[in-house]
Amino acid sequence: MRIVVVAASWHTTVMEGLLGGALRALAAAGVADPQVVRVPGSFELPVAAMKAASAGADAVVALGVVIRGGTPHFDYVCQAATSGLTEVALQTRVPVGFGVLTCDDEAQALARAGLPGSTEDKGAQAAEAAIATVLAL
Ligand code: DLZ
Repeated sequence: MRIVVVAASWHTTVMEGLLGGALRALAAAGVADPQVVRVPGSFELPVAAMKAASAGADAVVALGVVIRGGTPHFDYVCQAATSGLTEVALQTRVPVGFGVLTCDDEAQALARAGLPGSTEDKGAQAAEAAIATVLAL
């Protein structure tokens, strides 16, 4: 299975957790050497996902962290990432695992990052969902 992980770069510690979780889940499923593409922010995830899906990936795993600030920017980045990734999956028919955290603060993000002390591992869940969807279709 050809899997491409597209990962934003904002919020370094949380992103390391998400990426680590996704890579662990892919390895556990037998995907030994997935391609990892880093982009600046979550806004850039859809174009990277589209490029990977159009180039023959069986699935894409999209990872990012958006944390609410004092301006409406949060809503625009979340909306762009969510609708853009949905459009990629529907237009290309390539499953996209959605591992973009949209959180009110860093504590919420860390709790979901798959790091020591986290209660959830959203990177692994996104990778598992992408693989399960490939197998289901
Ligand atoms: C500009 C911005 C802001 C304010 N916050 C985040 C964030 O919390 N998470 C994230 O992934 N990216 C953020 N960005 C960057 C945008 O996604 C994008 O990279 C820039 O607007 C440049 O296109």
